[in-house]
Amino acid sequence: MSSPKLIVASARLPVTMARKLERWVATPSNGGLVTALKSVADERGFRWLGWPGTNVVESEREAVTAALREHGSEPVFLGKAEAEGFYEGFSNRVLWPLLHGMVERSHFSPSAWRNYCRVNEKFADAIVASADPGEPIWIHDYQLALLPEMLRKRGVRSPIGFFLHIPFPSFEVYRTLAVREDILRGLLGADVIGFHAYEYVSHFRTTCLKVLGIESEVDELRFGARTVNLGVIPIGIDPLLIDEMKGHEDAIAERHGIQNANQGKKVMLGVDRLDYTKGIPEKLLAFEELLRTQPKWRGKVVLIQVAAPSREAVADYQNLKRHVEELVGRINGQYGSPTHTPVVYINKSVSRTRLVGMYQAADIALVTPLRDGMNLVALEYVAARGEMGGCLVLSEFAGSAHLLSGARLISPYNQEDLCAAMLEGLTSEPGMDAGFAHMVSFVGENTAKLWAQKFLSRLESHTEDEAVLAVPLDVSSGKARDRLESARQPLVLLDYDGTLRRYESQPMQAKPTAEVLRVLRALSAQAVVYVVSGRQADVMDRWLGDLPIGMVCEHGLAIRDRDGEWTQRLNVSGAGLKPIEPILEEFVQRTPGSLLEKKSASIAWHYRASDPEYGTFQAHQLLGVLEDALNGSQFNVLRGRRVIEVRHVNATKGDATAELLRLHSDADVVFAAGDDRTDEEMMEVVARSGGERTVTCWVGGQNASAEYWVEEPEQLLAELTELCALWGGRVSPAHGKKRSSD
Ligand code: ADQ
Repeated sequence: MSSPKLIVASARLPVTMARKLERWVATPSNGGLVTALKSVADERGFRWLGWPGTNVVESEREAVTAALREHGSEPVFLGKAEAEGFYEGFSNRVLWPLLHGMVERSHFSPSAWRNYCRVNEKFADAIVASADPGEPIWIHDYQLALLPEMLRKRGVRSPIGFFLHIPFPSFEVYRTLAVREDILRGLLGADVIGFHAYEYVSHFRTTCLKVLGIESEVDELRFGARTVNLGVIPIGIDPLLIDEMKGHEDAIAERHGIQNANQGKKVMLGVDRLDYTKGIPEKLLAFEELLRTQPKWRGKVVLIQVAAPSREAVADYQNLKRHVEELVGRINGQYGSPTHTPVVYINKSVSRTRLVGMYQAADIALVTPLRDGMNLVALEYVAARGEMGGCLVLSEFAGSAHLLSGARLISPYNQEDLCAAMLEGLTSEPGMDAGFAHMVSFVGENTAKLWAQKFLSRLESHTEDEAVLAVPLDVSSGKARDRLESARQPLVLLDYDGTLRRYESQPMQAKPTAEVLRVLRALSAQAVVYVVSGRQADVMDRWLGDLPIGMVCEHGLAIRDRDGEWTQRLNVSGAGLKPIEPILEEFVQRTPGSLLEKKSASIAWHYRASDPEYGTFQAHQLLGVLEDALNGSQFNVLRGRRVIEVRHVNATKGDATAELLRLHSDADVVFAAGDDRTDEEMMEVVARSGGERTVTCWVGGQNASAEYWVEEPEQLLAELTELCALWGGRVSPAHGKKRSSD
């Protein structure tokens, strides 16, 4: 079976547009991403959506669109100011430095942010207009971070993948972003988010926990209704293309040119975009130090630094250019001669074939970024040198440092170490060693093509899992309506915390809102309603006691009928909990913000108000301790949403629900809603009682135990209000009224 087509979106299209004699011509560029996707294109068709990179007036847009179509591209046209705010203003001045950990270079501007949002919306509209149903969508990089969520909001159900080509910083850095929640929520609209290194995934997970309160597994997290897969999928290059280019006349000329000009000398090479993340000044300063401290190498070594102009409109880049030029001038002034120039500085972009010739001529490659998502130059150098071997001095702050074990790793912040690595390179035996050979085979196997295949297969397998999950609740349509509207004697079972009422950091703050009371009262006129909670009876009486509803307290310890009469279901005392109280109290001491809730036959440790990461860590510790302490006792541990509870083994919502179903065996339809693990027991018993007459709803996302879901309590209240309208006047009045005889 052939794979479905694919839509690729990136800020810039991989083409250069030029006007030639009244015609627009698009010339494809051949960056790493294009190469990776070209191989995918051979197996399946794909279209590339993006900004053509230039301002195109309305009257010429049709012609540009036609020129791009020939290259499988579709334009998203942007106005001049809009593009400026989106691209330079927010993407390059705020996100780029911040995600590289350079807080002081990140300058937030509300108007640039508005443009960023608007442009992401434009991309979302363009994709919705272009995509076929089910067609996977693969979004690239930080410029389009809001796009996944925007597509979801437009009802797109296709698999959405996002790849971040640059690092994700630690929470301490990320938290300084003014729009930190928006960007995170935007990304979490994707099914799969790919990163170059686990380090970035780890930072991302901590950030989701601390900013949005979302706990995660190593490779996935739940966001609302969906599972978001987090992948470590490092990009590669196309080694065959590099092999091919080695034979190109430009590559050969470049290689011979450098070798002839530097006979008897060692050649060091740096190839970078002129960007402050790339560590170019640090490299030059270390080279200067090498010449200062190692006089015998003066005149014997040359550093060729190619620095392709980049983002020239941004002030930080202009300053960097000046600084680099000053350093080059200073070194050449000090250590140069009429016959020798220590630093050959090339401030322009060089063709890929010439670059391959340069790599081949370089005894040592210096890749010294202060921070870099991956850094393809390191991989390209290894592939270009191949069997010749070589020496790669590589910053540990580049993603590629996690992959290239044969490189000499350095910190660009440690000048002495960088100097020492240069010297080692200069004095080592030329040729192939085991470390370099390993890198050559690694780069040869882990290609760009494999990277794209891995990402896409992850994206597509993810969707298959999702297909079996629940659907959003809408009581006024579809199967849910069919089941509910026939009810004459409905029974409604509702959990309280997290279901009817949002969580608060202190449990006693979660009093019912006026809306909760209104909905429960209205519902109780149409149905038999129970609030099935883990709360203590006296709290429930205080909060909901005036309503004509039934209640279940402490997960099933006792049941209150609609007349307010409590019946103890289990004869359990809290005495058995005494031995574990000191353990829990110790955890309260150890974990600032956490607290104990002592109930009549259970005890709960709440850590909602604690530091999210530390609270989760302590919870894991506590679970281990409790497992030993409760071994063989009548109590077990329940892990809820930021709460750990110890309760009697027989006090379960499942058993209590079974009893309610017996008590109300005349009920013809059962509606149940919950949000926590204890509610799964309730859902299962309800579902087993006869699936065709039940509607089960999970609050906060999809859950295997419920057929339907809503995002949050407010949405459930709205659906319950609809339900009242649906049942209004149709259900048997006797059933809906307070019981006097049962
Ligand atoms: P970049 O920041 O652009 O990419 P990098 O990966 O080093 O960084 O380079 C991309 C390409 O540009 C390479 O193929 C290289 O040959 C070419 N290049 C660099 N300098 C050049 C020059 N002076 N002249 C001509 N060509 C030059 C972002 C992230 C990286 C990540 C890539 C891919 O910042 O960390 O590796 O995406 O995911």
